[in-house]
Amino acid sequence: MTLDWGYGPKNGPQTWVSHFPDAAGQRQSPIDIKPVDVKVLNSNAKLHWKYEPETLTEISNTGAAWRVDVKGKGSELRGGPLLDEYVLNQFHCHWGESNDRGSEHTINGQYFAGELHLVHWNSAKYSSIQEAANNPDGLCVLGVFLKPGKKHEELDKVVKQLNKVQYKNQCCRILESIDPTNFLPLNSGYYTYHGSLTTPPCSECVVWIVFKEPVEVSIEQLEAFRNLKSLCKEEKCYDEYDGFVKRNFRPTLPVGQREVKECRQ
Ligand code: SG4
Ligand code: ZN
Repeated sequence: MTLDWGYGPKNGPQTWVSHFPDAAGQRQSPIDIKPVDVKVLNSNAKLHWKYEPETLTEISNTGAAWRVDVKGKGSELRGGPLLDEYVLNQFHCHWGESNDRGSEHTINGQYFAGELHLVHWNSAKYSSIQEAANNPDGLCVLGVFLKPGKKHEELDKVVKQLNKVQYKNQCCRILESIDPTNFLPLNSGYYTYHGSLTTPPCSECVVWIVFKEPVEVSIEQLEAFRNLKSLCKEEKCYDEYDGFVKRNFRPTLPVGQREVKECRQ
């Protein structure tokens, strides 16, 4: 029997706070973004990214999602709301049981089918992602909404390898080089605010940048995500999702006193 956190009734987001006190904090993520309440930034708050496909090395099944890990410091993000340079560490995805919900952030209460997260850490101020995750400006996560539509070719390089990481803790090398630039929408307008990791330990260390424009992925690609197992190969204990990662989004939390800003481009 696993006592790990997850997304079911026994180990889901409502239960996290008992083991992860940060989950009860005042700057938690995700949030519902209300465009009427945001403060518009001037457009020189432009983001700059430089991604090196060769730094993407391995894909793994964490039991909660798939994740692609990045090696070295070649992939960088700066500008926008960021005061320092941030380095890409990994990217992963969130989704739901059906295509009508699955994103973590919502816009006016509206869900998207999924949300891709590109996790960066502040390498100017901190010496590791672990150290960065203990500081309020430690991480920057780029969020990209996924909506059902045509097949996403770049994401398909990940999807094609998911059958090799069907079970929790399995991993394999990336075969085709993946360029994270191709995950970002054409329009780089975004919302930004100060929040947290959306999974335990829910540390309040993230500058969130959520792109306004979604990108399209196919229904088959979303289905492939739902076929991942949340259990290890030898584990026989099944939950209400029969051991599949059918959903892995945390519900939205109060914005509270925080300011959400918008950059139109
Ligand atoms: C996923 O569970 C990733 O696999 C985690 O990556 C990640 O934690 C976690 O999501 C939270 O990230 O962008 N959704 S989020 O807030 O990046 C971290 C690892 O465990 C620390 C490496
Ligand atoms: Zn995430």
